[in-house]
Amino acid sequence: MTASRTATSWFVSDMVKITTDMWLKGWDERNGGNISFRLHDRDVEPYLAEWREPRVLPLSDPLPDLAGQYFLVTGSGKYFRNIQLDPEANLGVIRVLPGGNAIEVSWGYSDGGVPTSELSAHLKSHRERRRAACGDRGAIVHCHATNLIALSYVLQFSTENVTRALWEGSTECLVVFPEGIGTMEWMVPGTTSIGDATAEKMKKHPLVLWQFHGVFGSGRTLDEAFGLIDTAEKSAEILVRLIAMGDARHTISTQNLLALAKHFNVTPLASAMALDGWQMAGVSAPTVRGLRRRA
Ligand code: 2HA
Ligand code: ZN
Repeated sequence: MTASRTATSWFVSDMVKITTDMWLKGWDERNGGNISFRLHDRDVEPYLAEWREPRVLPLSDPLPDLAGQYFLVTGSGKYFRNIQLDPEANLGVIRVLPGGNAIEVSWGYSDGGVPTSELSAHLKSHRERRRAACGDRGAIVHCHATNLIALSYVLQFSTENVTRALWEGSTECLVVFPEGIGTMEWMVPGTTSIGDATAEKMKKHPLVLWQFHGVFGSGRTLDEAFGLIDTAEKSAEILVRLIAMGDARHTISTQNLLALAKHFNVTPLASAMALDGWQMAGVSAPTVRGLRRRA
């Protein structure tokens, strides 16, 4: 069978690149992770002629305000490491139908598959990020980034504290995500409730950390969402090493963070800026590092 023209489109090529990179990063074991990319009408226009027999699937949770929109979405149960081998079986383009009660599969899932089990979290997050930042197109990326997950077991688990830890773990973090990372306590994945909770956090934060599970990142492009997660995960890796070495001996100070924000003209999350360092779970205030600073 010859590959469809859609399989070589720029948006499928971008998806193949990001999913391959993520597999190589070790963030997407087995069928871990899922991605959606909102397409503009002009993106799909050249391919409409070859999308002839759409399959209609119900949406458990109606999303009328997304009616008419197209998304390129990874398939349920599919392995990121296989996407490069057969994009047409492992990816699909869906369109939300008028009324928002159903989607049609316009292209892909060629072995009869369906979109990711986390479709609710994706579509609702697109709705919020479009309002907040993403505009015309937008990417939502979920994966099991190892060090971010590890930190969710040891850090005092609040948006402010985890944000502050990541900002201090590497200098570029405050500039790349001044709005911080939203934290969500453990929930059963694949449910409408986790979708609602994720989208709620996405109103304010481009990144959301699912405790003991993984991370959701957003961006205008797949590159941007990947870069955001990569930056946070790099900082998390450094923090994991610091904690393993017995904690930091010195760190980026509040004054340093303020100077960064000023130079790069970003407005950092005030509640994270108000902290004096970050804190491990189960350690009462003042913070672990706050104590060391004074020592
Ligand atoms: O796609 O990562 O959260 C599998 C998952 C579910
Ligand atoms: Zn997951």
